This record gives sequence, structure tokens and C-alpha cells, in this order.
Amino acid sequence: MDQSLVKISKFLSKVLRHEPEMIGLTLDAQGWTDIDELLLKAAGHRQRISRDLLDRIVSENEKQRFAISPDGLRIRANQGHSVSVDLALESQQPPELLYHGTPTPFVDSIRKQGLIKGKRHHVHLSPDTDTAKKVGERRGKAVILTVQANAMFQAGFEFYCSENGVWLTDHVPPQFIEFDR
Ligand code: HQG
Repeated sequence: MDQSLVKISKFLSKVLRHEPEMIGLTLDAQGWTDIDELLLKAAGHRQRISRDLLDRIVSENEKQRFAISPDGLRIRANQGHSVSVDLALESQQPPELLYHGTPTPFVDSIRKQGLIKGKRHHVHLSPDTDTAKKVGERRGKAVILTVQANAMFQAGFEFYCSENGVWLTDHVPPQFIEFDR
């Protein structure tokens, strides 16, 4: 995606995941908002986005961060929210293993506490090591942790898979994490 589209995508992530009030927008309980209203309010905040451009950003986004409703009227972020939304995802059985890339300095704390969700709604887990590596390296040198997802599921932990393939869970206790990849 070219840089001007990346900039708009970041603006949309901020508004649809974290700060809708920044442009006077509200999200419904499942995180959806009206597209016409979004574009109008964005334009009022020096972000002119045409409907065609918005459709391009949604379809070309490399992580499929956003979804447009089947009737074409509403948009939401697929995951990553800090505002309170219920994405109404169904709990499902995860694959045997999932992965989590994290900056090296966090590892000691993760050994003690496991993976915690912090400001986000869930801990985010990747289906493959390449994705985990990219997530971890956003902030420098990274370590890839292996999560015994199916063992957690058998022990009663719930897992969800977002529309763009990110696995979500509440907390990964340290005993389900392999640190030695
Ligand atoms: C770390 C991006 C210390 C955790 C990505 C992570 C992802 C701990 C950081 C999505 C810890 C939180 C989410 C503990 C976890 N002690 N550090 N006990 N437990 N951490 O950004 O998973 O581009 O909230 O390892 O691609 O890095 O936004 O989570 O490093 O899918 O679409 O605390 O964000 O997607 O950082 O990334 P984040 P994340 P988008």
C-alpha cells in the first residue's frame, strides 16, 4: 500500500479502535459505525477520504484490519480495540500451537506473568511464526514464543479467531509458553 494510504489506514485504526470521540464519532456495541458519517466527520478533521478510496484501503489492507458490512453502509475494525466493543466472536478450538512475537526485553516479565492483554481486549496470537516475527519486530529485536493453544483449550481457556485470522484469548499463563525457539 502506498504511503498516503498507510497514513489514512492509521487514522482509521485510531478512530475505529481507540478514539472515535476524537472526531465526534460513536461506535455501536459491536464496533460498527456509519460510513457516510465517518467520512463526513473525518473531512471535518482534515482527513478527506472518498468512498472509493475507503473501499480500496479496506480491500488492499495487508492485514485486513477493517470490514464493511454486507449492505455496504457500515465499517468496523476487525480487532485491536481498546474501546469497549463486543465483536460477538464465537469461541472456537484453536490449532495445536499458536505463536507470539515479543520484543526481547519483555521476555523476563512474560516468564513470570505469562502473556497479558494490557490495554487491548485480548492477548493477540499469530497462526504462524512469520507473522509472529513481524508483530514482535515492530519494536526492535524480537523473540517468538510458542503457545500450547490446544492444551490451554483442553484446560478450559476460550479462544476466538478474528475475521482477519488473529487468534485472541484472555491470558496465557507461563506454563503454556515455550520460550526456547
Ligand atoms: C507484551 C498489531 C511484559 C506483548 C499486531 C506485546 C498485532 C508483555 C506488548 C496486534 C506481557 C503489547 C497486537 C507481560 C504481553 N510482560 N510484556 N506479562 N504480556 N506483553 O501492541 O501482541 O498493526 O498491545 O508481547 O500485528 O504486540 O495494530 O500487542 O509486545 O496483531 O493491526 O506487551 O497489533 O496489529 O503490545 O500486537 P500490543 P501485540 P495492528
